[in-house]
Amino acid sequence: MAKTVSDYFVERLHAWGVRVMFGYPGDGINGVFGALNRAGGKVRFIQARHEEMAAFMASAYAKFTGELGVCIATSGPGAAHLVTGLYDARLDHMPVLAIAGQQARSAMGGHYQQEVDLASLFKDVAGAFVQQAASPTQIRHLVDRAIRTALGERRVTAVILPNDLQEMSYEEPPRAHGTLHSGIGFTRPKTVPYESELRRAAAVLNSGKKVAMLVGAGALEAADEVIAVADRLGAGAAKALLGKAVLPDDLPWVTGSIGLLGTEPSFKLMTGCDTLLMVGSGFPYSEFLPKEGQARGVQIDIAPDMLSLRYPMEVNLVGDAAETLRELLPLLEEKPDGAWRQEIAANMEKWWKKLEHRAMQPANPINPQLIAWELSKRLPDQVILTSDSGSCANWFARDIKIRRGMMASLSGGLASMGAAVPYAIAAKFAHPDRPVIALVGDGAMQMNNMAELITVAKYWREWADPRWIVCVLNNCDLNQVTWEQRVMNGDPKYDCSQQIPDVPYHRFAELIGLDGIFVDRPDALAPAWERALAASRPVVLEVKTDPEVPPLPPHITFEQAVHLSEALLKVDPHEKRMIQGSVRQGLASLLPGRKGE
Ligand SMILES: Cc1ncc(C[n+]2csc(CCOP(=O)(O)OP(=O)(O)O)c2C)c(N)n1
Ligand SMILES: [Mg+2]
Repeated sequence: MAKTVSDYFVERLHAWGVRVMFGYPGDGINGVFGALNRAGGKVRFIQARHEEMAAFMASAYAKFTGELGVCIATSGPGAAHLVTGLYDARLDHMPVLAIAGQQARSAMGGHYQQEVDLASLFKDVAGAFVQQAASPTQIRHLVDRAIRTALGERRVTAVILPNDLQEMSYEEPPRAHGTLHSGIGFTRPKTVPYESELRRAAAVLNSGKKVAMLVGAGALEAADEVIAVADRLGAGAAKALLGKAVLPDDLPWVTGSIGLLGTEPSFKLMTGCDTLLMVGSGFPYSEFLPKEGQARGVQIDIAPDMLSLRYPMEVNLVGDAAETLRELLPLLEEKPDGAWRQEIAANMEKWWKKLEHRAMQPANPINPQLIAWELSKRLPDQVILTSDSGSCANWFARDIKIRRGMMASLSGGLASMGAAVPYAIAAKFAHPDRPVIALVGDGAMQMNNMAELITVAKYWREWADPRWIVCVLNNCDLNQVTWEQRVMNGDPKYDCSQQIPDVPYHRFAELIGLDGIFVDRPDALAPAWERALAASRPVVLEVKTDPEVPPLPPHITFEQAVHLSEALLKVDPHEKRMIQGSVRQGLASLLPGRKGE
């Protein structure tokens, strides 16, 4: 049989190093699936339950490997389903290639079944490169350009293949006018600023007495360099959510997460510093950074468009985090006294005690912080952690102490629900020998994570280390938003939108051949983690948690306190337990007529 366009397409992906793709089939893309089959496993296809989940997997695969993530879907509904997962990759700057089928060229423009203008649909999310193929001789440069652009610019790209074209015989482009003769290969360049710029940055940093660092996902490969620079500057460092694994939490000058899900010491670090060094972070909330004019700023980022965006920096360095910090280090002077670091360490000591105290408070039936607290002590080496969007992201961000060698990620920029399980699945295809743990709310479980457990049931036996745990926080509530309604909007909980059905997640797991553990007593939590971590198959650990433990920002503004009081005046249906939960968490000062800590 002559080589089809699809055979060539798969061959070319393979030549680029693509070994795995996540997706779902359909007649709009059958030609490519036929070619994947003929290629005999050279490029592996992983079957998700839903195309959005496949796109999340591609995004997470890129995060956990540093390589290209690839997802594939059929025309019309399949391609449309990809979009949210692709936005996750786009907002977190991940290189992902989306492959979508399309109706036959002869039918297009005819309001044909499943005909969607995919180039327009993908135009925003895959704006760096989105093309629909019209002829076999285009395939080579479409693949080459889509992958090189994705890797080089850390963007999402898309190639759309009409189904009739997929089955045509492949032809190399002739040597003629109007043809392209492209090639493969991309190596990430070493990107460092000019020395004059490094010197300007060093002058700012050397003149500071209280240096704060903020590190993000861009610094994940630069832990040693970040530590060396921080030590030289006597700096403290906060971590953006996607940069949680950059620095271990046992370093006394590391203040953990920042922002709405952050820590008090990070807030104090930023409000008390005189100099800010930001490395590889797109952390969105300016109000958690120094006040404008309070600190002199230096930022390092590989992407020029992310510079001086949240804080007006004095020196903007375009560069790779590790390489740039390495070149900066010799220009930095040792800070003479350690008072600033001592202050940070003292804040951290108090903060960890406070977190422990909060986690140990009784709740009805289980305090969700206790889940993260008990897990943190038991984290296996090399673990890969994921979290969904929801209240669990607060506990993931604040309570879990990360160590060197671990990885941790979530849907950061998009903050989409329903990403933790596909992320945890992709983690296993990226690193089958590492244990993987996901924290997920019950709403996110019901949305789509539950269905992806079926994907786990399908594949887990091939994973070298079978430890794969999803911990479900069953609070029958869309809790993060319930508290946002109360604290940000001053509205009481709206049961119609917030309460969700009780579902036996652990029993669903058992039904499909996974282990299920159910916990509704605090004293059963630690043994449940032990059991889950020792299991010889994937586990769903379902914990009944209290929705009245407030997942509030570290620093409550006056305005937020006023909102909460207003919500209470409007009679929250859960008022009594909500007040009890807030008081136990040391947040009594928020409540009307009460004295705080
Ligand atoms: C796709 C999507 N829809 C809606 C939201 C808004 N949202 C953020 S957190 C959340 C509640 C999540 O509830 P659950 O998963 O039960 O976690 P909980 O906060 O209760 O722990 C919602 C609705 C979102 N981030 N993503
Ligand atoms: Mg919930």
